[in-house]
Amino acid sequence: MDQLEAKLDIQKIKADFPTLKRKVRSNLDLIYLDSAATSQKPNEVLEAMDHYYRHSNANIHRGIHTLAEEATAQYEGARQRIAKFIHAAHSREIVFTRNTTESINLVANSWGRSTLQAGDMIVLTEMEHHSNLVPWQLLASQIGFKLEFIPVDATGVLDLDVYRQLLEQAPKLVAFTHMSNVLGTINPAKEMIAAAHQAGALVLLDGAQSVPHLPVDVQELDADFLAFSGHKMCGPTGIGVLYGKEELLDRMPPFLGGGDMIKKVYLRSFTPNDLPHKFEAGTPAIAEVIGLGAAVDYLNAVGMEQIALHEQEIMHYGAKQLAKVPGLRVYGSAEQKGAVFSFTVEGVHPHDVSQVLDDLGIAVRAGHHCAMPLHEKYGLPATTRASFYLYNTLDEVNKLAEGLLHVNKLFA
Ligand code: 7TS
Repeated sequence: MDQLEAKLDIQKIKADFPTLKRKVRSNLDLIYLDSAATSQKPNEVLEAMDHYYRHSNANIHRGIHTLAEEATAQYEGARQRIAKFIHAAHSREIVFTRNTTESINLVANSWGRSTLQAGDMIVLTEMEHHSNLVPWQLLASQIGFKLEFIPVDATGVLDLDVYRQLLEQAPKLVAFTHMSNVLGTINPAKEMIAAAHQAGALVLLDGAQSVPHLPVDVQELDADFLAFSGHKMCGPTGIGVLYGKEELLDRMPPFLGGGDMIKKVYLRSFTPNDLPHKFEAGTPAIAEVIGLGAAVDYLNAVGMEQIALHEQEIMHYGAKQLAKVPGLRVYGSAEQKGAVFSFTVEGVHPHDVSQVLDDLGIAVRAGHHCAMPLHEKYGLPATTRASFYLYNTLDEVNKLAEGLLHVNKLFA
């Protein structure tokens, strides 16, 4: 446990987040355990966005005036810092989207539509979020390629033997989540990507849950595409990122058409803009990009290694504390796992668990967490999920465990 001990001053971190100071219900301290859905935002992010609107508000890439130049510099500066954050080779490889979902839809509709043919096959997994299933289902129904799935076992781990067998069928793409939003499982991305490449497949990594919580290096992983969302990593909603290797993005056709993504437009044709602008049609979410830049600065200042270590400590402690609650079953016990606990309490509906916890000021999520096939596999209509982040404490784990004992008492 010693080497796991993180050096973060959590009370100091907590103080950076205005929402974490508020009271809920009858003057209870808020215990926010729903960061897998969306994280809270520190002052630095709120101030960066406020400053842009109060001081430099203008459209980017077009006006030759002071405010437009400031806005463009802030927007493009954020892109460079976000590129560095995931160790991209160049900021041209960072495309701004609305969220992970749109990033995956971009790959499906641009790369997928122009590459995949009837009879082709792509590999997904049984633990995917709907946003890494439905875009491929939509496209497959139009083109006629096949979808295959790496199974997940009872402990929440992917069956890599089946994966190797699927790779022998020469898939064109493997798309999988780096970290499961339900099970917490951190998949062996580097090994899985290397195997896919050996089989001639490209890889799209869903980093919605990994980029906020772990140091992620796209060059070390050798991911072809990486999708993630600003709102889960202390940034605002409405901004997401698609990382793509430059040579791939270069060859891909535009996804959305309009302003900014063109060099020249004629009545019947256009020439696309250079990367990354080719994929950023229309006025983008300028304030949100600036906010995400500030979020990345904030996470860097705390240290992604330290954040990951802190969450490992919470994960190990949480597993121990929850195991003491009678009738509670956690889904997902992979060795490599983030601080996410999806569970059921015997005899109590997951929504009731969530409701009782809310009465105690503890915010968790109940439902299928946009992973219906995974819940179906485990024969569950829903689970309750507690998900932790850099601002959560071990004491909040204790409060959750106490809350669950209270649930048991109420429904006994
Ligand atoms: N992929 C994973 C692994 C996710 O956890 C989520 C969001 C997404 C994709 C989609 O992200 P979005 O920003 O485009 O919506 N997951 C959750 C969740 O677990 N609870 O609410 C959203």
